[in-house]
This record gives sequence, structure tokens and C-alpha cells, in this order.
Amino acid sequence: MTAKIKLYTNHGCPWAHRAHIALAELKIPFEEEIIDLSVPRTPEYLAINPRGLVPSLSYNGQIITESAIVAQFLADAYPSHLVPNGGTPEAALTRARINFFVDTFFSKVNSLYHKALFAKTDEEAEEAAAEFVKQLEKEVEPLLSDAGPYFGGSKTLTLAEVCYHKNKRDETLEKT
Ligand SMILES: N[C@@H](CCC(=O)N[C@@H](CS)C(=O)NCC(=O)O)C(=O)O
Repeated sequence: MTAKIKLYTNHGCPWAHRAHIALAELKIPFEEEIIDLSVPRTPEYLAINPRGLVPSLSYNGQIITESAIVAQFLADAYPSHLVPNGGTPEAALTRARINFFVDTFFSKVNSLYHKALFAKTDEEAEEAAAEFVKQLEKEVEPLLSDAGPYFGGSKTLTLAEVCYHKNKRDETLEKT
């Protein structure tokens, strides 16, 4: 039986794009509900996700929140080219490599990118940009030595791209 999937989302939210990309890549039919982030969340939505954030996924009525967890859940529930399913050391290693890459990008360099993007002066922007490039070279580049065209030399999109695609969290998003 086909699962009933509903994505609570906002198209301006880069975190929600992770769920959209995973669903599109896996060709999973789903219904969506747009959550207006410019107003307080409704009690109905807070009952679905008490944190009030998007994305949230309903899978046959089971709620899954946090974009990385939603993307991982979809990749696990629908075995595909995105990530090898568990059960072998090789698959576990690929998953560990992907998780480490995503963790590294978001814990080590992402905030520097935003610091540069939203700097108040040119000087601040240049300083943050230089630090961003330095950390990118140090932390991220070594993890991409075999990337081409996709993570780990994959010929197709992987869970790394699904989770990393995020490129711009601009302040206007809070208003969408
Ligand atoms: N860690 C969360 C972050 C999600 C997130 O911050 N979503 C924003 C929109 S991009 C949101 O729902 N903001 C509403 C709010 O903060 O009230 C995830 O990865 O799902």
C-alpha cells in the first residue's frame, strides 16, 4: 500500500529544501501544506511540531521533524542511489562519510559564510570571507578529494548533496 505522506513546509526555507530534494529525487508522491512563518504557528501546527519549525513530515500519520532526520528517514525508507542501505561495513562507511561531511560543513564553516553575507561593513565582510575560505580549505576540501561529479565519486546525487545544497539562509526567509 502506498504510504500517505504530507510535508509541512515553506518554499523559502532552505532546511525544508532538503526534504523537497529527497522527495523529488526518490520520486515519492506527497501532499504539502505551506506553513506561514510570518505569523505565530497555529495550535494545530504546534501539535504536529511543538518547535514550530518547518519542515515536518507526516508518514502514515507518524510525524518526523528536523530536516536532516527527515531526509535520512526518506533515504532509509526508500532504498535508492542516494545512500547505500545499512547492513554491510561498506554501506556503514559511506553513510559515516556523508554524515561527517554534512556535520563538518554546518559545524565548521556555515556560520562564517553567513557572517560574511550579513556583515555590516566591507572590512567585516572581507575578514569573514577570508576566514570562511580558510576553514573551507582546511576542513571541507579534504573531504571532497574524490567528489566528481557527486560526493564520494558517485555518478548520481547522494544524501550529501540533499543535505548540503543549502546555500543561502537570508533574513527575508523569516518573513516568508
Ligand atoms: N534544525 C531545523 C531548522 C529548521 C528551521 O529553522 N526552519 C525555519 C525556516 S527556514 C523555521 O521554521 N522558522 C520558524 C521560526 O523560527 O519560528 C531543521 O533542520 O529542520
